[in-house]
Amino acid sequence: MKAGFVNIFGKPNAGKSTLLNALMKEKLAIVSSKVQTTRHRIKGILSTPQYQVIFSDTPGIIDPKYKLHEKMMKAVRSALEDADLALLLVDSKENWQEADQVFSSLRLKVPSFLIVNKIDRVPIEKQQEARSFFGEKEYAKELLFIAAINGTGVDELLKKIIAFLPEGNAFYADDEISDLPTKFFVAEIIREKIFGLMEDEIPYQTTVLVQEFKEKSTLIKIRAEIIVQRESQKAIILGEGGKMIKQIGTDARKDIEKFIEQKVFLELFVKVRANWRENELYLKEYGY
Ligand SMILES: Nc1nc2c(ncn2[C@@H]2O[C@H](COP(=O)(O)OP(=O)(O)OP(=O)(O)O)[C@@H](O)[C@H]2O)c(=O)[nH]1
Ligand SMILES: [Mg+2]
Repeated sequence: MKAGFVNIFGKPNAGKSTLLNALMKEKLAIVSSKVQTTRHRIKGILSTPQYQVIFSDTPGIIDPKYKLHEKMMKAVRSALEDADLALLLVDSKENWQEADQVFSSLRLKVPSFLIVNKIDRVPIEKQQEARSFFGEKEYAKELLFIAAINGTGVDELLKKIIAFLPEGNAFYADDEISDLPTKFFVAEIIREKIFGLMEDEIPYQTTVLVQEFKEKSTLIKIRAEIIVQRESQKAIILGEGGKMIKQIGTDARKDIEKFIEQKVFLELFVKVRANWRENELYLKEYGY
């Protein structure tokens, strides 16, 4: 049997979470068109009788501007420590020089595959350009081209990953798909809807905490708090006559029901916690 840790790194918006989901063939990590969507290290465990791969999605690599960012980069660093293989993901349209600097700054001690994502968005010639640019980089053992959004190249990538992994026993039971609790994924789904529905800074000023998760006879009752930094943001999340929070709730409930395969009653509240992103106690309480 083969088993090991395969951790995904890259700049914000490269498609890391989309790739994790494509490899797992299951939606574990939330995705949005905005940068800095992922804030935690999210493990996805893929088990068969022949292999177990523990993938980790990580936050996009940035220069921290406040304490929440520092926590996010800590999650990235923790994934550097146990990787057997690093997947370095770049967007086919991003600035590759910058990505190269970021990857060099990681000072990886493990081998890595350089993966160019979103090839559906560029002409085929771009692949030759990527070969010339990344082909000579020391850290890239393989150079692969994928479109995580539609699965192009993902099976081939998985084959290469498994071929590369060391022999060993499974680290997790074969029915576990993540090391994180259901509550975490519920909060993430709500956060995804906020990222999708709200403009500008609001998603970045917001976090979600699940306060109650109770199994009733016919459904699961969930009570969650949307935490914002200021009163004015609370008004925006609520929307006119409560329209916005209702939309967030409806969209989130549908996805939560799909994820836990049960009927859900979801109650959302908005709370103001001044400057929570800079406050150690709040950050801890909210799981960062
Ligand atoms: N066209 C296209 N879009 C993609 C592809 N993969 C991901 N995307 C889109 O790129 C955006 C960012 O995807 P994410 O998976 O959230 O990116 P990420 O690297 O996890 O971003 P952070 O968590 O913010 O670091 C989303 O709008 C995705 O739908 C792809 O192969 N092709
Ligand atoms: Mg992500």
